[in-house]
Amino acid sequence: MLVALSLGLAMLAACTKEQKAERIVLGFSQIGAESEWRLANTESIKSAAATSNIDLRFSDAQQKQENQIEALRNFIAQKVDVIAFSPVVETGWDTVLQEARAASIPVILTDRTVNSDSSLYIGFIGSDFVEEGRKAGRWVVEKFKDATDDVNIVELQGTVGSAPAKDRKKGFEEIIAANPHLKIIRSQSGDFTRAKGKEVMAAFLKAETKPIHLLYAHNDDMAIGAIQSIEAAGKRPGSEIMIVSIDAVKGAFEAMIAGKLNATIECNPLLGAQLMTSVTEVVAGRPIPKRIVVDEQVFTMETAQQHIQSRKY
Ligand code: GYE
Repeated sequence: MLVALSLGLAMLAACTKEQKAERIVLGFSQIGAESEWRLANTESIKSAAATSNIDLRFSDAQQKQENQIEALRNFIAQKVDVIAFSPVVETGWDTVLQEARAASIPVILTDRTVNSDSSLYIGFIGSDFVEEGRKAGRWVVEKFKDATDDVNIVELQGTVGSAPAKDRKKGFEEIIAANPHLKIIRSQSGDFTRAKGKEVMAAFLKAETKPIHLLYAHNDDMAIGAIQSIEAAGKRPGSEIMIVSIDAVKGAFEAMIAGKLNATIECNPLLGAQLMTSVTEVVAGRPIPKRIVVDEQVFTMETAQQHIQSRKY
């Protein structure tokens, strides 16, 4: 009886070990928890891993590149099967990516890209940030198409040196250039956070002698923070100062329904499933597309109510 039991236990142990050995180990370095978008992104990655054959080693860099580089080095030392990460800024990754290559560990970029040689990573899953900036620009051009005077725009940029901050600025500027009345009079980083968005918007309102007609925020969280400063300054967000931002998180829908945010451009954070599929393919030795772009839409104050229930983040 006792022998049978211990034999059974030993078999069970062997079996679990075997199953474990088959499982893929993925090291993922996340930027931080700076926005609603990022929280939804993290949740998507964790839940997709939990329902697949992948053991996720998750590391939060608290928005610091040096922490991400350290996390990547730890993953290399642990000999994980695949490394994935969302690079906080675009530059400064060459050395650590070369180290991963020397260790024969494939790297997949998610959400943001790097400006290193593209041979240093196997694929990139994420949005087209220039196009998102263009969509915001098109909304502004249409909204102010009859303007006969200057439209004064202030811009809250994302994290300095990050791909979405650079590209969203670029796409927006490219489109608004069509109308010389559309003028960006102030532009500063709010680091993609509510607190910073609030602080920088308060500084804009204090320093600016011209009327501010429109705020373009590179993400919803900064717009939501800025709304507080606009109200504190006795102005009406959504009408006196119009606002367009990017992400389309729940908080933006609530602000649109409250009449305080005019439009948001969707940026889909639910990349978990696509990432796990790519990881599985790579480990199986099959090729994955170098670039996987996510499909996205534009939502406005007028249609916010009809969409809010179906939003997943
Ligand atoms: O827009 C912002 C987040 O990289 C697309 O980072 C992402 C951006 C997103 O913190 O809210």
